[in-house]
Amino acid sequence: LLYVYNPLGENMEIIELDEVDSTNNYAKKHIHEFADSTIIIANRQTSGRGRLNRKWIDLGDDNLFMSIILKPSETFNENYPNITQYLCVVLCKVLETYGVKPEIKWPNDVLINGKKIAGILSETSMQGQKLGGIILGIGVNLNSKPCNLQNIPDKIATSLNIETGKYINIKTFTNELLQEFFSQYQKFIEKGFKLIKEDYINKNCFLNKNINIQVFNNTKTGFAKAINDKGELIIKTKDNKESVLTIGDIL
Ligand code: BT5
Repeated sequence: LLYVYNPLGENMEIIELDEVDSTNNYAKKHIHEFADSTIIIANRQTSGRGRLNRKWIDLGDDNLFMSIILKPSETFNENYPNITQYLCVVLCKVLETYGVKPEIKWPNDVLINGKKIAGILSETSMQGQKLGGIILGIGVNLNSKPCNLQNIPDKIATSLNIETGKYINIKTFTNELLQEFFSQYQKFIEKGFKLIKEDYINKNCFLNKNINIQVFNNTKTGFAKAINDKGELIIKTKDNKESVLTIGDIL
């Protein structure tokens, strides 16, 4: 443990670790000890996780690995799964202040110039029938050497310093991200995806295009027609049928 500080007032505690396997693992393990809005940040992450057992790769010094612990209620609410999309929109807003043009790839990838700059992983911790908490993990490539990007074998990635040509101060960026996140968080919990639908759609780079999308072991092909009020993707397949997708990876 490096230190704990409260940049946004007494309600929020930031726990900064030097090295951890995964900030999401750490948050999950200690979820009972942490209050709502506790933030876990690690300087190095040795086994970062993506969705479906995929890995999140540490690109070296001064990148962001963070988990936000949220305990909005004791029972599950239908708005909670959309929190990753909320964080996508928040992240785009902060990135825009750095002069870049981020785009969202449904459901929760953020890209700059078609290259992946961040990943979001939300997990829930149940305590019996009750919701123990939501662990909202985010990794953002802030400072990477161009050669380190080759450590990601299966995807074209980028980082904010490469896109802007400037070193990015991780503390400043993290505070901006958390401030933007908590500024609309309560409203989001009440209103859900509808609150961000317009922003989310405006930033989406795969709508109104023909796409291939992998859903578990199936690949579907279709026209990305719309995002509905629940944040789901509606595609129209060749036989003119509509499919509503809640998860998947646009290829
Ligand atoms: C994600 O999964 O993109 C979610 C990643 C969440 C990482 C954060 S870091 C803090 C917290 N603690 C954790 O352990 N995790 C969270 P997914 O959509 O499944 O994408 C994973 C894929 O992204 C990998 O298979 C690679 O292709 C690619 N990838 C891995 N590391 C990357 C990086 N640093 N930059 C860009 N792409 C990367």
